[in-house]
Amino acid sequence: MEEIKEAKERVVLVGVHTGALNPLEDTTEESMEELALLVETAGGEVVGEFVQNRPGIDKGTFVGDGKLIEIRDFCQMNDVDALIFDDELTGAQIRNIEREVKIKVTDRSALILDIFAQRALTREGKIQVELAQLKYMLPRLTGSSANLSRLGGGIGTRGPGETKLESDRRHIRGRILTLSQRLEEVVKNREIQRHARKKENIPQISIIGYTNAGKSTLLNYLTDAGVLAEDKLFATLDPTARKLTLEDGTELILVDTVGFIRKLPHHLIKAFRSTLEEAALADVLLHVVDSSSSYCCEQIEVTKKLLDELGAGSKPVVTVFNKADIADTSVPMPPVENAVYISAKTGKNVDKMLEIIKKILPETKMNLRVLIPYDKGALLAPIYANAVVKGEEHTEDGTLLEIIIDKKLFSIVEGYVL
Ligand SMILES: Nc1nc2c(ncn2[C@@H]2O[C@H](COP(=O)(O)OP(=O)(O)OP(=O)(O)O)[C@@H](O)[C@H]2O)c(=O)[nH]1
Ligand SMILES: [Mg+2]
Repeated sequence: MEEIKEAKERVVLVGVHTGALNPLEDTTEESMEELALLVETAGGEVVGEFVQNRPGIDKGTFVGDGKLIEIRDFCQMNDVDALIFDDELTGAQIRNIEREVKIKVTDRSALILDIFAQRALTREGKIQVELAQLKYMLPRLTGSSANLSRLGGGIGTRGPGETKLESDRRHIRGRILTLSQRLEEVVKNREIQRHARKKENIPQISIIGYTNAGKSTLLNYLTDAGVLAEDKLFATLDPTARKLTLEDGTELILVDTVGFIRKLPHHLIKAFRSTLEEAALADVLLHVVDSSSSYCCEQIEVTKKLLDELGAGSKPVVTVFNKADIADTSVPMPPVENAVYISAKTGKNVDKMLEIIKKILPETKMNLRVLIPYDKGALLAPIYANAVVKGEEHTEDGTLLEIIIDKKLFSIVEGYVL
């Protein structure tokens, strides 16, 4: 059978501009542009956009009644398939709006979750996305289905009855539990790997930043990692770690991470915590900023806020203003420490960036030779568990070890150092 190419879903965007104190929590020209990019990434087509100015969102229908009628008429005339709101809707809002417009109603969170679902490749990523989706869904389950069944039947209006709804809910809760347990196992495994890496005395640099800033491109430039880098939001969901050896022999572990975005759904942050925390565990953060974006300052702010939330707000940071090949570099950089203009595409100034990283790498490890007398043999187990043992020799006076150990754990071998 010949494959029929599916027509793109025709989408209308809706937001309310409240003039909130924190513009990052408001609907602005920028957040609407970003929403359009998200729709594109998810495979839809934006055919219209409505932004209403009002002091707050309407509890019942998000926008005001008059605006909703205007939107409904536009949708009917333009053959629109779905409305997407710039903020998370409640179940009741979805129900009320759907009753008026009679097409699918969804929001920014659901859209981001949808993109994550398309992109997740690893077991961990898939579990995390499904978990976030189910948790988002659960309180909205009564929403459209119950309401639409009251609409009087027809395609797309048949909802499950209350019994079915209750069993659906029970099923989802069960699935959430199973997934949470699986995720815990996966995370534990990752911690073991991470611990092994830590012991090796190689500093970890996490590449973090707003989505589409060029993080994967930079990792690829440095290590030929072959990570998918493309002009789409959230190209990377799973952290990729690569070792990089500099000219002077310094070794670094570079970790590519999932990108940040404003209004990241709360459930997603929770489900992806283990992935996002990869950043928090680094020795140094490499913050990649798209300096060609007119919104780069806001993007820096969003990234910083999320880092704070993840407990990584006080890590040493090197900031790179990327895409210098297409940005206007005559504009002075925002005043941040340890910053440099680079291009991950052409490699411009990447050497300068590495110099800055080397300069601020904390010296946390010590290379030592220790002699453990045979009657203190019980000390060997904690040494092997916490240090990298590079050499072992049995001498007349005891076991002679060459080790690399974290400064914080020095007390384990204190008194036996040669
Ligand atoms: N002109 C130019 N384009 C770049 C540069 N670095 C990255 N890009 C482009 O920017 C787009 C996004 O790059 P990625 O490396 O996928 O960005 P990312 O930060 O990993 O994005 P996510 O994984 O989605 O968070 C791609 O089309 C890259 O080719 C650069 O220095 N100059
Ligand atoms: Mg990426």
